Amino acid sequence: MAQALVRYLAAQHIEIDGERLPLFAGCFAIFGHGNVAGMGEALSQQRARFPTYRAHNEQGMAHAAIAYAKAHFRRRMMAVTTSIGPGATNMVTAAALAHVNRLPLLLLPGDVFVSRAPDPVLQQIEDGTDGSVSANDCFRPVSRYFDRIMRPEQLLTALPRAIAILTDPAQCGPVTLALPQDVQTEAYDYPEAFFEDRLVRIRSMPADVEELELAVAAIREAKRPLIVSGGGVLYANASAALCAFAEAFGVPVCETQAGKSALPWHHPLQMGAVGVTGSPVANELARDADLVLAIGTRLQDFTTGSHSLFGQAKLLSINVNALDALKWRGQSLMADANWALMQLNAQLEGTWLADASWSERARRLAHGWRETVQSITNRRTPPGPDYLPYDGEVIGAVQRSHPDSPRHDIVVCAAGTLPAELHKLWRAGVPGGYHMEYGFSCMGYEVAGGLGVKMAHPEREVIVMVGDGSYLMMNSELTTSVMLGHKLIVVLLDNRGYGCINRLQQACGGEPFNNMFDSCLTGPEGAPEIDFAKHAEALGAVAEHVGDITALETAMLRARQSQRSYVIVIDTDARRTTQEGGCWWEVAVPEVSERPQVQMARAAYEEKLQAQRR
Ligand SMILES: Cc1ncc(C[n+]2csc(CCOP(=O)(O)OP(=O)(O)O)c2C)c(N)n1
Ligand SMILES: [Mg+2]
Repeated sequence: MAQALVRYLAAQHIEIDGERLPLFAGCFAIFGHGNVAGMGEALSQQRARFPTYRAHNEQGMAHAAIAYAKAHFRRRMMAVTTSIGPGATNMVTAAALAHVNRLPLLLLPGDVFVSRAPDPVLQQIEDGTDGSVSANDCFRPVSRYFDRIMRPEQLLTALPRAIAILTDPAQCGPVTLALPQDVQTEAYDYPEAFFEDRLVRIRSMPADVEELELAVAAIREAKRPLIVSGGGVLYANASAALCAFAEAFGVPVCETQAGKSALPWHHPLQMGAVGVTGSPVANELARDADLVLAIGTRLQDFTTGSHSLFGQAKLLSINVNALDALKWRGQSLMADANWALMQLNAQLEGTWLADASWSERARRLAHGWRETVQSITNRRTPPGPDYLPYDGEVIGAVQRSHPDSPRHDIVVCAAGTLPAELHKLWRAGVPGGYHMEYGFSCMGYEVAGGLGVKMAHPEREVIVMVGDGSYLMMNSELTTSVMLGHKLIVVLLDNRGYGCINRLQQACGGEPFNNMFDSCLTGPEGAPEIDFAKHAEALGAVAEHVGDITALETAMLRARQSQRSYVIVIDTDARRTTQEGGCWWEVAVPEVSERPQVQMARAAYEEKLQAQRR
């Protein structure tokens, strides 16, 4: 069964820009008794056409596989296989991440014996109330398709379903096929046709004629339209259509975390990031717009300012997913972003324009914001005893270290202070140049994710930007990057703790508590002084610690020259952030507290709730 499974996966292909490529780049694997004999032998048989990569943490390898698929705009993907028990459950977080971000990932955890003869096997969870439960049931709520292969012939139905979900634009997400270890090894006479080379097509769905007419009518009434461009625009390869639409009708565009880079940073109608981590100009237009064209976005709270941002605007949602398209009582236009934009373009051509004053205001604001970004990222903290740069200055130095960073670099990030700073300040020049995992915002995604991005785009410079907390949570795939020769540049911002949560805590009236090293319980020797450069070096990377922004810039030149993964550590200020932009985000504050700061924060919170659209 395992041999058939791997053979089937290796036979799936996809055509990208006229080139026929394997759909799966291969498989990450960490073996244990639950998969080494069955899956291990099968993978080894097929290793010439279906490579197996050994990783160092199951969650990490799944992150890498997810990032690989995201970097390919969901057109290519990877499988991951583990043993039963801890190996399997280590991947549950990654499955949830793929589920939230709508990214394809094929999970192949080993499972307990179907025969039950040796029960309980090592690592088996025994459930006294349900004989069919195993650790892998944890994957059910975080899989788009779940199956347990109880008999070898079940592959005949399970595998086509798996591929259908993995490549369906609306249903796309993680698929789990749990593989009981005895069934992995069983023989079955599969039909030869099952293993024939197959070309998988990813459907792109045009709009329904009537829904399109209604959308056109809604747009014609708008004077102050604003496009919110989400990840769906990138996955639909709709950047050119987006650009054409914006230019034809004078519609400003702002971008979500998943959508950033669809339009280049210097486009005259590029308003930048929107929402809680948004630019001041995008958020200003969001408040004044009369129509928000939400394209390929899940409209999560960071985009909508917990639904306080979009003033009184009407919402038109273009999405392949019905449940996204109907959010917030919006008018829906179910379609692939590329199709929808082209169809709308054809219908509206010559018959509608955004108000000239609105488009003009947008262009002026966008120009001003570009200049502000320039001055923020060029700012340097005056050297002195308290000198410590902050994230915005670090971003400036990283991008200045290459003459064409916006087109050359791919920045990878997920959690902490950096997502807000990068969303506002990073200049992305080509689609996919900005790789932010902000659906799950999972600490520990960054280094492993960087590896997946580099595997997808070995010709690009992949720059992982990561906080000390996220790095400490998971860094083991740094070793995998060295081992595979997939060089990463990791810029590690050490502010000695969970800076962003520490600030959030205080904004909610709390005292600094349990976030920074200096506000945690410690033993008599206090918190450790962590030498991250030494740590990274010990994992096999080249590493250095730099003292300031100028040193960072020259270290970046060395890092860019390096063949091996290169880690640059810089101490940063945990208090300072970019003040420009942003908007309210709903975080619930206690109704009862003796702290006056909490009482004040609660009053402010209640006031803000009044502005929330329901
Ligand atoms: C797995 C996981 N656990 C907890 C959180 C909540 N969280 C978000 S950011 C953060 C702190 C991140 O610290 P660091 O990486 O050092 O970034 P900083 O905010 O200091 O810049 C925490 C605990 C999370 N996003 N993911
Ligand atoms: Mg930190």
